[in-house]
Amino acid sequence: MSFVPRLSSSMRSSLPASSIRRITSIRNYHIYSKPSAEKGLTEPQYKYKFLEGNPTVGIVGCPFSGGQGRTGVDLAPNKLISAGLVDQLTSLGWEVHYNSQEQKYIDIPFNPISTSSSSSSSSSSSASSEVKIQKLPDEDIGKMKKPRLVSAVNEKVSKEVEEIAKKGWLPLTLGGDHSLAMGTVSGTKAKYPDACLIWVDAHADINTPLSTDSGNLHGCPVSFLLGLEGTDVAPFNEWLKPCLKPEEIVYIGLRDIDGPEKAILKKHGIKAFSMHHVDKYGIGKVVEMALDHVNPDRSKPIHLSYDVDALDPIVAPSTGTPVRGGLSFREGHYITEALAETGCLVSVDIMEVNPSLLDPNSVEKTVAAGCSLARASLGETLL
Ligand SMILES: [Mn+2]
Repeated sequence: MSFVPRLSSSMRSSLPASSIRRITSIRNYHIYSKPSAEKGLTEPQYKYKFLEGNPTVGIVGCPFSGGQGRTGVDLAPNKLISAGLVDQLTSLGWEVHYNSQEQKYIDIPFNPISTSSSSSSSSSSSASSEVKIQKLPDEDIGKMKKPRLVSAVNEKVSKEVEEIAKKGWLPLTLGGDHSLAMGTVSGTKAKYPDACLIWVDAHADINTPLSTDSGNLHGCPVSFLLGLEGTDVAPFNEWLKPCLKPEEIVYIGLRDIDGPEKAILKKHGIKAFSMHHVDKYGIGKVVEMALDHVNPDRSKPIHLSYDVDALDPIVAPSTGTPVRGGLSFREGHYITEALAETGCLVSVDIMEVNPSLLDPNSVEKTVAAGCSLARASLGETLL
């Protein structure tokens, strides 16, 4: 996969700092890969019952770090693709499409003015047209940091995920930080209004713009999806409507919850299985109980949003907010295997891999874990 272009940090830092600049070519490429007997399986192990046509994955790469303070998490999609993810999924029997339009996530044009003759042309398929970009300031709104950027990127992600889901394909979103789940879950819900959400994470990410301490929006996506107090705020409310009910989400792996988040979880009766429950019942029972809560008949579509920091830092060290005492390698993969087995998965997020943190060995481990979680979600089995 060495042909995959990669925006190096030197290229990025060479971008002009002026408030108005011109982008003459938008980095854009398309990968399409079809299963065959030579490549591996010709169809996935399990029937994904809500998908249509040949089982197909649409990878949404989101090189985005604006929902938190550290850079580097934006490098993850290309790292995961470069590690061979497209071929790996193809060998599991999936058709794979990957459309890279990195530019729109790296530095979102808040106010794009197309200079080409057709004013309707958007960022896609306009590789040759010239786009004048006015970068607007993005001051805090209340405590929220980079609110316009996070909102604009998520609106795009939401549309892209919705578009892929509506083709009958499975969107696999590669983050990027977990604020992106505002876009992925709302996009999935547009196609599957009754979808439930399984959130695997060390953190609940359910702070509101009022309760957040840091102002980092990667700690808030769930509150926006639920429409909790304080989330009906511009610019988010211009496109993001509450689309999730408290009984439609279940957490697995929690172990680092802020005080106000604990209160929110209690107040809304949101089901959560912390590491305490994993220790007490074992991961098999926990996944079964989680499914019984949000999907008792296994008849509803499932969106899986997986933050790699749910895994223990020994397993996935290169992530922005590691917390000790996490899921083992097998526990983490068991969750994805068990969900694949239900045939109900319709959308998967792999979030918060940060290839710029720690040593090369840690990065390799974490990227490999991201790829293997994606594969297990798409039907890879041990036998
Ligand atoms: Mn998270």
